[in-house]
Amino acid sequence: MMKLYSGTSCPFSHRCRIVLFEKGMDFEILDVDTHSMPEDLAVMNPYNEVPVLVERDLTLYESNIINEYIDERFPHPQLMPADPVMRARARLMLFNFERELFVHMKTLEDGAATKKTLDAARVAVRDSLTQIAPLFAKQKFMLGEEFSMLDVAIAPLLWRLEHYGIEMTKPLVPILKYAERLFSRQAFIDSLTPNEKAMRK
Ligand SMILES: N[C@@H](CCC(=O)N[C@@H](CS)C(=O)NCC(=O)O)C(=O)O
Repeated sequence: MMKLYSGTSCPFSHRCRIVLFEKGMDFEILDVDTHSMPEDLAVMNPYNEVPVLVERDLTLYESNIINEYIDERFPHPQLMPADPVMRARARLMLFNFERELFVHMKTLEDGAATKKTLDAARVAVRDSLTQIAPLFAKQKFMLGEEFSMLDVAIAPLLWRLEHYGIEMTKPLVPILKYAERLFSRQAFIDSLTPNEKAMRK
């Protein structure tokens, strides 16, 4: 059975929990307190971070790598596009989002960041989301009408907007409606830890 070492408020671990629940197979989630990391975690992940996935002799880290593995191991419902060209485009989008948007989520999770750094990250997230917001006036999900890995990758950030102190401006309205679509999925509801439930009133 797959075992996921998961931070109870970690947005990257949250991504993997969403995929596990979307797939509906057997798995075990081991809650990790990121403020006192278990010693064996550094052995499993040289960067000493969660999430980490263990299945028999396979140990994986990095949320997107873990999620692609789960998607290939349990193909239903498929979260990466089946067509190689679309799949490559989805991977490129994940990479671009990682560099331009989720890098700021990492800053917002950093307890040691200064107010100036945090404020700059908040503005950068709001600006990136404002840029992609018009897409959701035309389509239900990031890649079109089907829920995919791109939606998984962004959902934990959208859940945390208020928690991170990101100002909700009017151009963000289509994103907020899209976010509600993601939050109403049963797998998303099941993926939430008590810490995450407490992030939104
Ligand atoms: N790029 C990694 C980021 C993982 C990450 O930043 N995890 C944080 C918790 S959210 C962590 O374990 N930090 C180590 C620490 O707090 O000591 C991924 O996508 O999995």
